Amino acid sequence: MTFELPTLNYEFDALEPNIDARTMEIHYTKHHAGYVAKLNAAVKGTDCEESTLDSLLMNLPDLPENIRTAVRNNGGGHWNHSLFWSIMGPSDESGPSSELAAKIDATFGSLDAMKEQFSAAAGTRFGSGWAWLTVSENGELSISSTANQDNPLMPDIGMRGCTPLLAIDVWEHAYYLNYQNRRPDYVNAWWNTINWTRVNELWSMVTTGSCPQE
Ligand code: MN3
Repeated sequence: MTFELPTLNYEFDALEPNIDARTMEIHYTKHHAGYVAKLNAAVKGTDCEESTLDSLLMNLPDLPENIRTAVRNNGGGHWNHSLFWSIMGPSDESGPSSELAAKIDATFGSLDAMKEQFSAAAGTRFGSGWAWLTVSENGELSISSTANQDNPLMPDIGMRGCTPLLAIDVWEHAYYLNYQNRRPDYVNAWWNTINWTRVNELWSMVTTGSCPQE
């Protein structure tokens, strides 16, 4: 097996009541595990078996055509969910670091204004996809959304060099058991699950060039 499901650093019920345990369990053990299995099946026996996931996604146009879509969908799914789990966690009151908070204020006006814009991007993404808060190589923040399992690493997404700080899964499987069609309620509740310690590490990694702790 080339690619593996990452360890979840908290229990399935750790995000209750914002995200229910059953949703977390199915999402992690069925959906994410499924992307990993299908990614492994796609690259099996090809040169891509030796590649890193980042490299596969950044070089999608150069992959063999018969596996390109499978790697895009399942490799993207593996990458996105791995990030998603890591930037969530049990109650974390810390919030953005002073440096990140200052940049959020300068870019969006306030933390609440950033959340509002991000939530709007998540709410208006038609169908399945993700919303992102990203930081560019020169330290500029921006909010966007992408379809399906696309992400900023993919060259045709137009976000070259951007590193996500926040990512929310707005596929119905991420919220339907508890929220049914009420995606905005899920998005509002999701803000209570943010692992700001990790988000601040990602910000520091980009702006200082240091490596975050795994
Ligand atoms: Mn998902």
